[in-house]
Amino acid sequence: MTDINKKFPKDFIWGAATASYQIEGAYNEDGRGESIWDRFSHTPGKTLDGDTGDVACNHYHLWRDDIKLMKGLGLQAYRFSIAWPRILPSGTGSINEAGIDFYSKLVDELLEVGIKPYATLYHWDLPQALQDKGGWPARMVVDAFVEYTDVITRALGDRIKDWITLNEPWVSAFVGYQDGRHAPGHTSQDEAILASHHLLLSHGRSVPVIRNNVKDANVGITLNLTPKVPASPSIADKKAAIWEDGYVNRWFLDPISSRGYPEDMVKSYNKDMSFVQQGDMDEIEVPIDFLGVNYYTRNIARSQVVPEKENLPQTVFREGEITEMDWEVYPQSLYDLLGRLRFEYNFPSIYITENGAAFPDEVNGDGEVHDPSRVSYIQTHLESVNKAIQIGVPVHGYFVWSLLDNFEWGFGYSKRFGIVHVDYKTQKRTLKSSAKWYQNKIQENV
Ligand code: IFM
Repeated sequence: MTDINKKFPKDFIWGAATASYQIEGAYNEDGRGESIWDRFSHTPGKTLDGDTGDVACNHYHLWRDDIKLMKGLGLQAYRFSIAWPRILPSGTGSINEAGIDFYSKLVDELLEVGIKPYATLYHWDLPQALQDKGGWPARMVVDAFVEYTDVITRALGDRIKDWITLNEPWVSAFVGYQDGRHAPGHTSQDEAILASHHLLLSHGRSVPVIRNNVKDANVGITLNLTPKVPASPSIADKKAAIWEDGYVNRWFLDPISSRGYPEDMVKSYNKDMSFVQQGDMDEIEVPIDFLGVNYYTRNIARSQVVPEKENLPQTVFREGEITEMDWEVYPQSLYDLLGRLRFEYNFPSIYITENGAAFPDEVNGDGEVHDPSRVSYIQTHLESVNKAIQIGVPVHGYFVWSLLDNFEWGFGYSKRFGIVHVDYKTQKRTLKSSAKWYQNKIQENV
């Protein structure tokens, strides 16, 4: 029997996560180059209300205060991403020392106050100069990524030991190049598939570079994983769930687990796969120290192939609370997913690198932000993690998404994921009830 009240292991890491473009602002300061998200968000009609990350949470200037906040919350770790265009404004070639300096100071201060830095190399802000050469669908990007990895891990690898190569490559490839909802806003499935391969190859090739530059490195990749559940017991719905699982989850899980691209998906896409060159798959399956899991919700899969009236009636419906993103709150699926990652894929170590929810938070008359739905979300998902650990899943840490309310990509500033509220006019930070709850939870467990 598992016990949701059992304390977490003593060495479990308690953290919070953010990403460069979503919080930093200072988009054109100190030599930072243009990223695809600058270009995209500055293009009329691409983001809600034309919001951009130009200022965001102004973390580039307020980082000292933000670290104080983290310290006050008792965080043991902070996951942030490095903006590639701050380091190499043109993607390759000349290095911007001011950019390195920003992260160097941030890391020094984190270590000074006892917070472990977990750095993500790529959280979607590709230098626009590389997009101009074809972006992720072009193979040249792999060498560029390796160059960037080499530069930044040489500079910070003496102090950052925990590195995540990519955040959610499915989103970069398919939302950016196929659905067009994210930068660079293209709508080509061919490009998306090429992009996914070059993202994975960039990951595979950069892992040895990190290990070479960082003594005692702990290296992983973060995937967004969404369990898919058939809407009815019909064969058609089961097939739909398997397809969607292949599209979002297995397309990335399988290649990094020495299984290659899933055959059913290769068949379904029916593309010329000659872009996969000899040796690529060996590089992609390089052993990693951990898998980063970003989990938010499950999806119910209904076949679009069989007309509704010929399918079995739907028997599985959303039953959890629905968040501002229109995502169902369903913590049981996190437990199931973690079991799958351990017992089907055998990952040696797992971190929950993102988990959280957007709700319409407001500062009340007393200057407080009560967010009971978020408290319940975090609590129930931590219970799933706890149960998973008890059945033998090696989950070693949890990073709530997000430390701060921030720029939620195409949704601009309309979705608040933070445990800390940000007033974007004044940049005032206010701890929400969830931040205080999390602070207590950490204290109880360390
Ligand atoms: O805000 C994003 C983050 O950048 C990547 N993972 C999902 C979050 C919520 O949508």
